[in-house]
Formats: sequence, structure tokens, C-alpha cells
Amino acid sequence: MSATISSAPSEIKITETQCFIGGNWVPAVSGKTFATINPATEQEIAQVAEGDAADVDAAAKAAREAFENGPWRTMDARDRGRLMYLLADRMEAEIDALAALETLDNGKPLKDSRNVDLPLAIDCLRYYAGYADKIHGSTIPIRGNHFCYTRREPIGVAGQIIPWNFPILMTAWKWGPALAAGCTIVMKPAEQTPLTCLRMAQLAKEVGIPDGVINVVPGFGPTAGAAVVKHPQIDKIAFTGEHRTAQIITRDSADTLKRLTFELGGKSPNVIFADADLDAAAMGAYVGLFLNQGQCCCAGSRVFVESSKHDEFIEKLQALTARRKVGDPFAADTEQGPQVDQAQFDKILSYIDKGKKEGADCISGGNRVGDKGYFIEPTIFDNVRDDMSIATDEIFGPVLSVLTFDDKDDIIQRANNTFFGLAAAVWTRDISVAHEFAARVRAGTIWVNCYDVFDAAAPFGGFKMSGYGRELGEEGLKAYTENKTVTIAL
Ligand code: TXE
Repeated sequence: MSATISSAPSEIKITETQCFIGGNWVPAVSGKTFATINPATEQEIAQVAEGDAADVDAAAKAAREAFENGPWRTMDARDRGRLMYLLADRMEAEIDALAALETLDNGKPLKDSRNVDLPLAIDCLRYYAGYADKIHGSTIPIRGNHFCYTRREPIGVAGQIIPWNFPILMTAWKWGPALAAGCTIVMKPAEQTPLTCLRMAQLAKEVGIPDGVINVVPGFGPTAGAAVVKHPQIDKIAFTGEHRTAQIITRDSADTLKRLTFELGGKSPNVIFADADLDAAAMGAYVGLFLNQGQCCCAGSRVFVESSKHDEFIEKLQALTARRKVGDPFAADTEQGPQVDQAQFDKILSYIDKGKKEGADCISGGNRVGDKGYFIEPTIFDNVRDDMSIATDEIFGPVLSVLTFDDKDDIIQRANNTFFGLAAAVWTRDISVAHEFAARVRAGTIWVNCYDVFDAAAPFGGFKMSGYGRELGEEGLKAYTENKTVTIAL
């Protein structure tokens, strides 16, 4: 297998590379910039402003001012929703350009950016736009001669820190509920992939979202990210990334007691019973792991198959994997692009090495592709044991581990034998087994006879070390509100 690497089409224009603060494009106070790299070619795409504490401070003040004195919070909620619909419409009008920019910066195949990430991002903004005028409290009968009601108010300034695996979709997941609730935003995009988030800020300005409502400070985690977490004018942190970073954020936010929502990693079990439709299950295992180069928080990275079907399942899975086209993310037939950066590439290859040393059988892939760009072969390990590091650690790459089981109670216990709890799937025709699995597996999302089905209306988030709170759906919206109780003596 070899990757044909082309540079990106020359018509991709990069127009936003600075900090977006109070409606203005400004360089970092320090004057510093950093390179964002095309992971398919390892070449620099652009220099981007390297924001730090001073830039975050300016952004937080702009967001605070817009929250306290701007029109966003107090405008007719339906008009707020209308501006969000306009942003979604603008994204749709520019869908091909945004998809190309996403692919250039992240490396994911253009057809995925264009047909998956962008439509989901647009849909998320529209879903929450429709919520803007439907956020309300309740009236509560309390003792005595009183009238008691609650108001759902915006939480204030939301600090939002996102990763690089779904840059534009994560921007929409974060902006959607925050904007609908009437919050203002300081966002720190991932240093690997700042470009589409910055472009979206410009689109938001052009459709008329008031200055200061959205502020974007590109930069690194321990500097710009940490400054967002510590800033006293910021009320909440919504973070997606690694659990270790979330632990740092929890400590760093202690002094200001910020509200926290975390969407973290996983080691999700994908369990295939002998009675399942094996073709569908093999496809579910294949997509559930290899989607997005394996860089999904909910990747089904532990595939458990009932022993009696092991050989048949492996044959189907290997057939799918052998056909997988790895290479230039701009080529129409590419299914897998490069990993996002050198650090992820090195981490994944080191886990492949560990898997081999720990005695698992590498039955497909196992190597890099080509010698330029961060391409890795779709890799399958068979005969994996629960205690091997490839079965316990989040690899975040195209590495699938196959394990076997013989007993329902045993497999539910093993599925739960992880400190993560983001997602899980079960493949069976037995409705009782499906419901029992759904009830007993401790994960925020359970898929039955499917994988990676997402919808803006369905809450998403983790049990255990996979996070705090939920994004999407009504719960995702509530995470951007405070509940106020008003009691009136009658
Ligand atoms: O994550 P980080 P990284 C997992 C995955 C991956 C590993 C490392 O296993 O291999 O994490 O990836 C910002 N204060 N996931 O290093 O560091 C950072 O700048 C404030 C799972 O990229 O968590 C970026 O914007 N912010 C995950 C964001 O946090 C800080 C997606 C995420 O980076 C910070 C990505 C700090 N001290 C990685 N340090 C998922 N759940 O989908 C970093 N950041």
C-alpha cells in the first residue's frame, strides 16, 4: 500500500489567521505566530497568531462586555435564533470551501468533510437555533402564599476548548447551545487545526452576530488554553480532549469555581453475539474504528466477538480492511487520510509495536504508508487479551483489537472493565440481550445493531473518566444556563 500525496488544490484561500476579538482581526499581543501543518505533506499551510494570556484577557473582556451590555442576551430570543440560522445558511453556501479547508488542515478525506462533518455541523447550529426561543423555566407550587417560578438564564461567558479531530463539528457543538442560550464565547481551537474555526468566526461576523459575542484565540494548550481556564471573567469551560488535560483544567479552574463540561476519550466495547447479522456487524466494527483515521473519542477500539463466530468475522473484517484506500485526502476515492500530526503518528506506531511485543497477532496492516505524511495502514490485532495495553489505552488511530467471549454475563463485566465510559455497541437479534446490555453497560451512548449514529438532538457524553455532563440535545443546552428561582409573596 502506498500513499499518493498531492498538495492541496491551489484555489483554497486562507483568509483568517489572526485572533478574532471583539469583532476585529488582530495579531497576538506578543506578535508571535505558529505554523499549522498539512498532515498529508508535512508542509506548512499558514502561520497563525499564537495567542497567550494577554490575548485571552482581551477576548474575555470583549465577551464580558458583550454579555453584560451588548444586545445578544437581551435581544428577542427569536432574533437570536434567526442569526444562528443565517450562520448555518452561510456555511451551507460555502460548504465546499469549508470542507476543503478542513481537509487541508486536518487531513480527513474531502468526501468525509463535505458529506459528514459539514452537514452535521450545519444541522447542529440549526437544531440549537430552533431552541433559542424555547428556553424557559417553570412555575412551582411552594408552601404558603407565594408565587414561585424559575428562570433559565445564560451562564455568562463560555470558555470553549476543542480538539483537532473534528474541528468544525466541535465548533458547532460548542457554539450552538452557547449562542442559543444567550452566552458569549471565548474559544481556543486546537493548535493543529485552527483554520475552519477562524473562518466560521468571520462568517458569524458577516451574518450579523454582534461583535464580542464570539471571540477566537488560537494558540497552545498550556498557554492560551490555560489562560481561558483561569480567567476570572469566564464562567464556564466546555472542553473536549484528553482526560489528563481535563484533570489539569479541573485543578486550574478551582480558584474561580467554573462550571465544567468535559467530553473526553474512550475505549469503547463493540460486542458481537453469535446470533448477529455478521455482515452488518463486521461493517459496524470496521466503520466504528476506522472512521476519521481512528481519531474518534467513541471509536469501537475493543471488538469482542463470540468465539463460535470468530473465524468468519475475521474473514469479513479483513476483506473490508484490505480494500480500504489510504492516501491523498483530496482524491475522490480516498477513505483514509493521514493522522493529524507527528505526535499522534508516533503514539499510534508505538502502540502497534507494543501490541506486537505483548503477543497479539497483527493480522492486517501494522506499518506506516509511504515516507511522507502521517499515513498509517488500517491495522487489526487478533487474539488480544484484556490486559494488553492495546486493549486498555486509548490509541486514537486506525488500530482495531479483536477479543473473544463465550458468556453474556462475562462479556458485560469485561465491557465495563475500563475506566472510560463513553460509548458501547451490541450486535444481536435477541431483544432481551440488547436491552440487558444497554442497561448494564456503563457508557453514555449505547448503539444496538449500529455504530456512530449521531444526531444533534441526542445527548452525547461519558460515564466515569469519559467526562462530565452531556453535549447536544436539551441537556447540552442546559449546560449553558443557570437556573434562577424567584419567589414572590402574594
Ligand atoms: O489532547 P489535549 P491532544 C485524546 C487522544 C489523543 C490524546 C492527546 O487519545 O491521542 O488525547 O491529544 C488544549 N489547559 N484525545 O494532546 O491536550 C489543546 O490545546 C487548557 C481525545 O491533542 O487534550 C487542545 O485545544 N487547554 C479527544 C485541546 O486542549 C489545554 C480529542 C485538546 O488537547 C491544555 C483529542 C491546558 N493545560 C484528543 N492542554 C476526544 N475526546 O475526542 C491542552 N489544551
